[in-house]
Amino acid sequence: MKTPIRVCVTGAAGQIGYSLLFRLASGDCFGPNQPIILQLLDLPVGMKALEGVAMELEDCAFPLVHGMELTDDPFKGFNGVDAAFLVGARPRTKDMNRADLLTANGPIFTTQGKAINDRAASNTKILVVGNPCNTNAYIAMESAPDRPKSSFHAMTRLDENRAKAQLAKKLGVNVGDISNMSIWGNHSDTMFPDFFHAKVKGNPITALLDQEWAKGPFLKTVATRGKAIIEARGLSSAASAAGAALDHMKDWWQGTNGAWTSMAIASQGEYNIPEGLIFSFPVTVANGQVTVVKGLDHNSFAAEKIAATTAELVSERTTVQSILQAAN
Ligand code: NAX
Repeated sequence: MKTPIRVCVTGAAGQIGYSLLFRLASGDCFGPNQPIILQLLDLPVGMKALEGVAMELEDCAFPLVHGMELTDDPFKGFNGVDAAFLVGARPRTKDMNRADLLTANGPIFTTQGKAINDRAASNTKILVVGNPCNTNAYIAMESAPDRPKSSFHAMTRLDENRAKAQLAKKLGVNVGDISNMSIWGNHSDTMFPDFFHAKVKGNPITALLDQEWAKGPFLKTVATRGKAIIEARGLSSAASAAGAALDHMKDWWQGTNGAWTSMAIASQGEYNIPEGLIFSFPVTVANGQVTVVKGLDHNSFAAEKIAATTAELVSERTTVQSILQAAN
């Protein structure tokens, strides 16, 4: 058995937390030989529910769980953490637009960024799931100046998984037959699921795919899948979101063996995306090192989509500048 690692989950009393924690504890993310100490963070109002979740985790008798700490203090929650899932965020209410949501989430992610800066382990991996996740990750990253920007990611894996599932269904193949399906940009309606570079059983998908369907209904279904689930279930995606968070962190931790996946990471200027934006690219991962897939050509349709999602992220970054200046 290896030395236990410390893993923080914020919003641990929420519905994504309830799906995520049990799979984390069973070894689905860090592997069957990697013990973990769970550091569960929620708001004071969530602590009682969190105690119930912790009781259930105990009752599962997971051999890999070598400890559990419950807290409402980010400086305790992020203490020594090797990996963290930042799931807790201020939910959007009916009266809020996207800018209001960004502003409401600012203080959460400046505080958590500072706590990560001061307390996390040196090589920590931070995955932001709470929305608007790209810009929340940007805020946390900017609030942690002693940490490399590469420590902060945001999650677009659920969008990738949704896209793969729709393509597989359309072509009558298994979802595992679809590869190189990547998401570009923001986790929002402007994201671009790049089907042009996707493959089916290792061959280019474009030869088999009805392009009009792909440009229209396919993109719309992926972009609005979250809303469709809320309409059907009365609640937002939880198990699929948790599954995607585990997929993302597992790939970051264990590598992708040359396969592509989508991760929203700090741009270093690849594909002319402004430096520092937390932007989703197709990437490969080896030894914890994330590398953007290079040399992809974009036709005018794709270039327009990528420009639109870039513009949205630039505008979100502008919206949160005053929050960052006030906090740091
Ligand atoms: P819930 O409302 O069920 O749970 C959120 C939990 O976070 C609550 O227990 C709450 O007390 C806690 N919380 C709020 N502020 C906190 C803070 N400052 N520190 C610690 N805990 C805090 O929401 P849930 O369905 O679990 O969704 C969580 C977040 O994931 C939302 O922001 C949601 O929009 C986002 N999602 C992101 C997805 C993605 O693909 N990136 C997809 C799924 C999901 O919509």
